[in-house]
Amino acid sequence: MAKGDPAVSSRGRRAAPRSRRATTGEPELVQLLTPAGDRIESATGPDGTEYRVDFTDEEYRGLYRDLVLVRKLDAEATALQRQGELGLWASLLGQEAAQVGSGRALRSQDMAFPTYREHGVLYCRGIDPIMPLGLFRGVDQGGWDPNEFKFNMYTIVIGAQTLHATGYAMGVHMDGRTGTEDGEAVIAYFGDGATSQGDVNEAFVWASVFNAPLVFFCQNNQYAISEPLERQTRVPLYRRAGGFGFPGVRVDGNDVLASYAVTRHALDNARLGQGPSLIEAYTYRMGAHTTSDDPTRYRIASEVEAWQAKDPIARMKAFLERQQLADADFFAEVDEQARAEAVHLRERVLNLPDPQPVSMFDHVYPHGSPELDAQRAQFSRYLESFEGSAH
Ligand SMILES: Cc1ncc(C[n+]2csc(CCOP(=O)(O)OP(=O)(O)O)c2C)c(N)n1
Ligand SMILES: [Mg+2]
Repeated sequence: MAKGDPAVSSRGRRAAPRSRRATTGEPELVQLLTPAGDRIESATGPDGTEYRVDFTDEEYRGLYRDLVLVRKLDAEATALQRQGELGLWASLLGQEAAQVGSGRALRSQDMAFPTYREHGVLYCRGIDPIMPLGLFRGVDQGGWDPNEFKFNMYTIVIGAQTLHATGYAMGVHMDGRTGTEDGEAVIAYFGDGATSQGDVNEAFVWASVFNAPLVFFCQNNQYAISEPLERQTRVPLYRRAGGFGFPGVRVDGNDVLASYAVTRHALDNARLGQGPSLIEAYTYRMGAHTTSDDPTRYRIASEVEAWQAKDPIARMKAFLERQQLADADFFAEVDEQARAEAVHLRERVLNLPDPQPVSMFDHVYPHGSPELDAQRAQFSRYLESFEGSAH
């Protein structure tokens, strides 16, 4: 974290001794689009890699559309929770660029392992955005097919999915599905707080020594619930990769172009058989940790305002306007599409059927088991014992 960064200096906690401060100097960000919306032609990573993107006008507009849609659907989910229609929601507000940039960098054959906040990546994988809402409404288990969409189930156990991803990626490598330009790569999403978990560090070791085709994508949104980054690390997170023997890079996670560029590069290296790497997407969680959290208890308004000035959508809009790649009609049309999709999502959520109690036995094993069948029968008899039972 940068010296003088409001995320460090404005917090009321006792500061660590200066000589042991986590990070000094400016954050070493790969950036291709400034907060003001100015394009940077190319940016050099810590290992000398030069990052650039070459999108068509249509593709630039497409990225903007993704960002707006993802934010709107997320806001609708937060509203649904507030109205009692969902049990919980973990908003991605502020992290749209990191997710859309990395999500669009995935090729169709690549496999992704998300946390519980990757609604933007889920959207980029072509999964119906109602899927996680069923999970958080408590009416299903979030039932998309990971194999069909190459997007694993949401994982709430912090860091666990990095081990699942490592095992999966080792399998990809052992099956010989790496080493060519159309090889398969794997990406594991996790947060800054997860880097303190044993699971994540074990995943780093195994991925490294087995040369797994895996991109560790850490969204550093500055907090693990109420715990700020300085409680997780004394060095910038991306530099930890060096100790495990693979490259690390820090990207401006509020810059969709740079997030795309570094992820595409890391995935391509992985698919070619060059092993894992770590991307630290430096971003900010603009909202609460989840709808159960009140961030005003542990961070101050000026910090949030400082990050609002780095908003991922505003800078993309400024860029499109300045380059005359989009006009007022385009922006109005995107807003209208987002509004309509949010309304459609809401209607469908409200109409999700409640599950039958016995359905909890359905997906335990692919082909059932005698013991489970007995339990199901016993539970059915129990339900039927109630007067007027429909079961
Ligand atoms: C193993 C485990 N420990 C604790 C928790 C409780 N918990 C839920 S979210 C969270 C913080 C995670 O922070 P971070 O990794 O930065 O991800 P973010 O929520 O900021 O995206 C914690 C500690 C958990 N879900 N799993
Ligand atoms: Mg975090």
